[in-house]
Formats: sequence, structure tokens, C-alpha cells
Amino acid sequence: MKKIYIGMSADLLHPGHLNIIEQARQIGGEIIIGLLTDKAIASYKRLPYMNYEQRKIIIENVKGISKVIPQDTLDYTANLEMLKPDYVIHGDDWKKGIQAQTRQKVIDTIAKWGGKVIDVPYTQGISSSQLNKVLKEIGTTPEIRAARLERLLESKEIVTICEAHNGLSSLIVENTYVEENNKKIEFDGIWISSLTQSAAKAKPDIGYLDTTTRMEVLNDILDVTTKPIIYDGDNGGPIEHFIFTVKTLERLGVSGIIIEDKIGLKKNSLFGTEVIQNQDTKENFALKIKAGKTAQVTKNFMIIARIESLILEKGMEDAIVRAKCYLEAGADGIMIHSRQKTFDEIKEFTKYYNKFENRKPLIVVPSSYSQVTEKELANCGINVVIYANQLLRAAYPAMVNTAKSILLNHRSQEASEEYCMPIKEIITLIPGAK
Ligand code: SPV
Ligand code: MG
Repeated sequence: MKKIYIGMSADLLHPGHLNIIEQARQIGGEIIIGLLTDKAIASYKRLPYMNYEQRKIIIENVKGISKVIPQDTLDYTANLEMLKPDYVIHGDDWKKGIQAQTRQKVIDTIAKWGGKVIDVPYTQGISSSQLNKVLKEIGTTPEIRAARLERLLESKEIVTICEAHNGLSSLIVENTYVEENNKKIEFDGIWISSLTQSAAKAKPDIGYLDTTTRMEVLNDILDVTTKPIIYDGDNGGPIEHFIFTVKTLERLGVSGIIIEDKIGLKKNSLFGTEVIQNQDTKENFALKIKAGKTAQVTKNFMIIARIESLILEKGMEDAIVRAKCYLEAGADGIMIHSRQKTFDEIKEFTKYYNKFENRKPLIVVPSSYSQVTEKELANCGINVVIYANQLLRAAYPAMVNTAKSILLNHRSQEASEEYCMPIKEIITLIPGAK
């Protein structure tokens, strides 16, 4: 009996996929689906809507499929060497772009035992990209969005999160991507920063914006995005308030909150010891974490403890002791903050942290040590990087330059040409304007 191998994600199954399976049925034989795992898919594009188990249930019930096995990398080689199929069938769209190299490697591999690749002509009028676009326009649900952070943590070497301070900036985090080495690279999620949310309202980052006001901005962001969200909860407020915040965020589909172990009037951490800021006792802070974990109603919501020991020059040992204590109290992750110009201090922390038996995801915010790369962070076991303020920092000088140009030229032509997007683009930027 001939063996036919088909690699696919089978997330949004459409007639194009069924056409490929039909071609396999016409050849006749054992049809084996190499179902790409979340990790394999996340290595070159967005996470699929359905997780591996959900996708598996669907595809194994399609007529003609003999077996479904996981394909853990974009590269087919390991599965092909194991199965030695006579044919590999794929839509002919993989002849160009992102998958062309993969195809060539498949051809070379199966040629060793006389196997052949069959490229099935692309089914016109329907594609996963079209369906993805429509799904994005429909939006998401709180449950699906909330669970996405955990799935990303399981599937990606490092999860990248970028700050948004209003609906418009969140659209940038949602939609911007670049292509590099045939991979589509985009941010994985959104950071609701206290600093940039305050600054966008021309308020200092001293905890002045109340939770209700912050939720209004968060709602604008929820309206136009589907990516998971991490909320900057400052120090979480009094325990009695914190448990309400947790429930509110869960209801909205936010994936997690980060709370910092400080007490008293909030000051931005990047001031360090230039201003008075006090650290809470680890015992008090552990109580707050426990209260939040007890109050939460969903399974996936993450309460992440942020340690300010390095910011406040309390030493590495204090940071380590606190990390242990907070994890024991039930924290789902640790954010370790630093305002040093180099990554050394955080790197040192990871050496101890990575040895913890109950280690949970580690999060960093490289604002002052911005030279560090995602690869270097991942090599030290860091699981999430937050770009906490860059979009707002970029927008402000652009607006100042525009204002100066208008003032200097007593008209707007120079500014329009040099700094502004065309009017046509701004009026159509947000769908539904026409
Ligand atoms: C924020 O973005 O508001 C943060 C990170 O909390 S930092 O500004 O570095 O404290
Ligand atoms: Mg903050």
C-alpha cells in the first residue's frame, strides 16, 4: 500500500485542504497527516486559532485520513525519514515565498527512496489568509484571548509584548509585521503600561489614573485587537481593591496582571533612588498575591510578581529571596526589573532563578539596557520581553517636530510632506469610515 504524507496546520479547514486530501484519495493508500504543532506554527507565523488537540480531532475525522501524527518543526525531514512515504502532497502555493525552501528539502529527502512531491493547484477563491482576515475583523472572545498568553508561553522561545496606550497604538501592535528569513514576525501581545497610559493623558505616573479610567482605555484596545494583554497593575493597591481588579480583568479577557512589590505613593521605577519609593515587606506582598489567586475565577489568569530590589539597590540576594517567596505564595511568573545600562544584573539573576524547582515564566522590561537582543534574553531562559514605552516615546518627538515645522514655516505644507501620512490614508485608516 502506498504511503501518502500531507503536512498541514488544519486550523481553518477549507475546500482547498479537502481538495488536497481528495488528490491523495485518488492515488489511494494510507493517508498520513503531519499536523503542525503550535510550536511549529509559532516558529513562522501567528499561533493557530485552535490548539493542537482541537485541530487533531477535526482532521482525523475527515474522510480518507488514516492517521494523524505531530509535526513538531516546519521542516518535514524527521517525519519523512521515519515514515518513508511514496508521496508528499501540498498546495502549489508552497512553491514560492516562505515555504519554498521547505518544499525543496522535502523533494531532496524523499528522492532517496524514490518518493515524489505532488503540488496540487491552488484552490481559487478561498485561502487561510482570507479567512484569517475575516476572523480578525470579527474579533475574539475574552476566553480565547485570555488563554492565548499561556499557549504562547508553551509554544515560543520568547514571547514579545509591546506597549499600547490607546486604541490607535494598539492597532499598530496588533497589525504590524515584518518578514525576515521567510518568517512573519509580529508582536505576540500588548502591555497596558501605567507610564504610557498616564503620559497619554498628560498625567504623571504616580497612580493618579484610577482603575475605572484605565479600564476605559483598555476597552478601546479590546475593541480593535485580538492579541493577549498583560496589565500593569502598579502595586495592586490595597488587597481589598486588588481582588476586584483581578476579577474585572478576567471578565475582560486580559491574560494577566503584573504587580510590583512597592508601597506608598507610586513613583516610576526608572527614577530608582532619585525619589523616595519604598518596597513592601515580602510577607505583606505574598499575602496580596495569595488573595489575588484565591479571588480569581478563571484557570488561566496570571498574577505576576514584579521585584523592585535591583531598582532600589537592595541587592541580588534580596531579589532572589523575594522571587522564591512570591512563587511559593502562588505567583504565576516573576518580572525582574533593572535600570542598569547593561543586561549583566538581570543575567546574574537568571543564574539563580533558573535553578528554582518551582520556576515559573520570567519577564523583563529592557528599557535602560535596550541593546540586549531577544536571542540573548532567550538564551538566559527569559520567557517574556516587554517593550514598555517605545511607541509613545516615538510618537511624541514626531508631533513636536511637526508642530515646530508649522510654526517655522507659517504653513503646514513642509510638515505634511516631511512628517505626516497622506490625508487619504488617515481618513481610511480605520475601517468603516466611508
Ligand atoms: C510601565 O510601563 O509603566 C512600567 C515599566 O511599569 S517602567 O516604566 O519601567 O516602570
Ligand atoms: Mg508602570
